Amino acid sequence: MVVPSPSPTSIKTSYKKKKTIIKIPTIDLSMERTELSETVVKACEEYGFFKVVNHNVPKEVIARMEEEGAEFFGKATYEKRGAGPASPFGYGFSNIGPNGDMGDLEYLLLHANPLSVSERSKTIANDSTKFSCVVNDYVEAVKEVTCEILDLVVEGLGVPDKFALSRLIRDVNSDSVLRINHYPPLNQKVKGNKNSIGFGAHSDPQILTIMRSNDVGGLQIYTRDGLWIPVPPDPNQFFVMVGDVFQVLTNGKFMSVRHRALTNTLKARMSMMYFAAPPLDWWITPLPKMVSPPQNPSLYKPFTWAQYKKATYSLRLGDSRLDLFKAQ
Ligand code: GA4
Repeated sequence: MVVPSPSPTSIKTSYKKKKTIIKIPTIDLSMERTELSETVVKACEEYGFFKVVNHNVPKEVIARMEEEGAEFFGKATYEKRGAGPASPFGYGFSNIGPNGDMGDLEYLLLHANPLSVSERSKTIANDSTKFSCVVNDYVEAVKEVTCEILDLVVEGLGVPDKFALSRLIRDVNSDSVLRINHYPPLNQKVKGNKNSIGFGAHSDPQILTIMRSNDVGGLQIYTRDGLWIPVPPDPNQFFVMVGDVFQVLTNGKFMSVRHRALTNTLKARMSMMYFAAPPLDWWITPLPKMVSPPQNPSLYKPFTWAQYKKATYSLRLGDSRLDLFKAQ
């Protein structure tokens, strides 16, 4: 059967004066299931990135989360700092991670577990009960989208255990994280600094990232052809990124997508990411379906998510952490 191409969003980009048309795949979750699972696998394989439409997340769940984010970042600096430092959770600004990476942004990093959200909310919002309800509703909704995508991938790859991956995200001990980034507008900065880096190039360590932003552009993804592609924002839809762990699970069939955020606009950009991760003690190895030794052995040594996280935090943002776990 011929796999249909995901319906694309065309983007023109110039590289060495040559115009190239790049098509960011768009996945319509209302499509017929068999076709959908093959299309999702294809998008993960070709780009490690795609846009999702008809996702069923209620508009008000998104709007309320957007309002809470705007309210928090609109607060006075001293108030925001009361919710920090981000070590790694809480309010942070300029510093990304513990090893000297910097960005033109401020952010809130929250563990997606409801108990942790409610505890942390006390330092973030005046009405902490409302804040934690809004975050928990948003997390629940994007978790559903994540699990649907993971179930589709598993089906598309022909893995017999239908919930092999979504089970890890639904686990009460899942180590998933929610991040809200706020990139202040350029007019507050030095003039002429047109393409300042809000968040430097990196891949996400987890399985899958579900991201959305307001209507301000800035996100760029790096393609297999070596091009940085700007992603047009779409506040009502989600963008999905393959993370490092998904690369391992598929034994390199999918590649985690490098991406970055530029602040080149007069308007503030706010983005929110749900990073879907397994429990800390979960062992990460390719799905049995993805290996067939001796011809096609595992490309990676087995490791737990805790070990991978530790390696992640010992390195710089842009470092290639998977190299540490390659099989001989
Ligand atoms: C990138 C993806 C997520 O934002 C994040 C980031 C984390 C952090 O900001 O604390 C890291 C970064 C991210 C990868 C390398 C390490 C860890 C900063 C950093 C330098 C929350 C995550 O899980 O990894």
